[in-house]
Amino acid sequence: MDWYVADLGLAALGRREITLAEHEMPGLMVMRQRYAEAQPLRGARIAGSLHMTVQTAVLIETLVALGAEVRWASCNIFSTQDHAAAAVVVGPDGTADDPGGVPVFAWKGETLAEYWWCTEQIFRFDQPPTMIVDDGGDATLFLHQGIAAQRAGAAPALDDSASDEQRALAQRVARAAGLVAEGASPVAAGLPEAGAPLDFLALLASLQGVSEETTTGVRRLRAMATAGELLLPAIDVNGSVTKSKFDNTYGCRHSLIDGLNRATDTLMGGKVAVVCGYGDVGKGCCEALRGQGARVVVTEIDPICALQAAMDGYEVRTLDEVIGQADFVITATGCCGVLTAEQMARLKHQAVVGNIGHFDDEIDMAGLARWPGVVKEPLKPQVDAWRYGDGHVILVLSEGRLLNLGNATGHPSFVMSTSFTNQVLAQLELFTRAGDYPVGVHVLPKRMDEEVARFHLPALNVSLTRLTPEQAAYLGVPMEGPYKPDDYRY
Ligand code: NAD
Ligand code: RBV
Repeated sequence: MDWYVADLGLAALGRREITLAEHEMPGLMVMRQRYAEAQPLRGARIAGSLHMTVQTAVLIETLVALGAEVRWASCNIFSTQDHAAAAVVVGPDGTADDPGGVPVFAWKGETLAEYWWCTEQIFRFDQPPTMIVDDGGDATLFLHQGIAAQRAGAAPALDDSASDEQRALAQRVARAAGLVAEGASPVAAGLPEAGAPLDFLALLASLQGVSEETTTGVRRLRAMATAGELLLPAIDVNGSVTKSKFDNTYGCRHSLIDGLNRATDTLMGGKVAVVCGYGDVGKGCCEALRGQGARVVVTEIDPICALQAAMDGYEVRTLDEVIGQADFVITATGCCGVLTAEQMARLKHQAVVGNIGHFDDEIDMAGLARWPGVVKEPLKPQVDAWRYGDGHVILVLSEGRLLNLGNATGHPSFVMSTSFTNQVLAQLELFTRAGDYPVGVHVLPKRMDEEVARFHLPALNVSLTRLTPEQAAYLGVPMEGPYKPDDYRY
């Protein structure tokens, strides 16, 4: 078995935390009980790109319990929990000397070149994979760039404006497709290069679809579909209510302040915390900060969300109006260029800056690095003080990448159980009902969404009221659901 993680010696700790997490992930345990015998994923080969955390370990081992062969990488350079990665490689019954689990390619603190090397490795099964689990769309992007490069017989073209990330991806795609002479491109130093080029067209022929975890990944998928560039069926897991209205909101309500506390331990009570974006993530962030006694200010571009924030009791301002008073600025938009270098220069001494949206383009890190006289002074891993010429500093978390996974351990298990049960259902749909999902972006049927919620009620001791036949007839809904039309907004 090939794998690449920080330290297999951490596996025992990882296994203890996985065991605790299993109890907190009732939806995934139902999936195991329901399907362990039938093995509906036997013959499936799943390439996964999603934060390699303890919760993801339980997802991976659930896919394996249903019969799948799995290879995994993280979707973020800072989000891997090294003990979880080690435990997944070793497996429940293996040892560090004789690992028997799943090939994982992930460690906390990857370089960009290493990150894309890891992404390539998840596609390298003996036979090509049948599905992708993606978070943010990087595995899907790697696949599509590889196909384009192979068809063109040329490495992806880059102009001068390409970011470091785009360069690292293009170099890896070219290398994987066998389009660069040996040693001609800067590769991930010290990591083994596979001998044979990846046949991206064979990958496409074998892949039955991708299930996408997050808002930003779904936005990318939709953009590709609109442009006619999407080449495989996709299930929008974020479109399940039991994902976006739970993980994005309640998950961030937990993990935002976890990240802030672990990073700086700065008191939030009484301070001014600005949250950019009042969508599903922003709503959870605001609630958490208010719970700490912070004075929360929201920025929004959408009048509906701005009005919601105001009605929920938050001040709504532009960032320029409040930048000088902010003690914390948290971006949660999925947009780019939200906090500019010019705005960062106007922040108070020791203001804390962090992003909880998917990518690192919400905060202008490149602009900050270019700001005249500014110096980066690392405080500890994933926390940097940026000192300006006049001596004042701002504290930037996880280099502008999602702070709840870089500075803490992401969402807790119970809420990830709702997300990941949707992931398992999506993988089952793509594998066993491929004909129902043509190329395009789909959501799971509402009856599955309601079922995912149902799996999680007993653990919280919830007593659900049952409709009588008369009431069901009056409402015009089946007694067993679904209870709402597809466009109901919750
Ligand atoms: P969403 O669309 O529900 O909310 C985003 C909000 O930001 C919208 O209301 C939008 O109007 C607003 N917005 C957009 N541009 C803005 C700007 N320039 N200034 C102010 N507001 C702006 O999306 P979401 O589900 O809340 O997700 C937000 C981001 O967080 C995405 O990138 C998503 O992938 C990511 N996400 C991260 C985590 C995590 O654990 N860190 C969890 C879930 C989602
Ligand atoms: N997320 N995963 C975790 N603990 O494994 N925490 C958060 C975890 C996911 C969440 O579903 C969100 O949509 C995505 O990370 C953003 O990359």
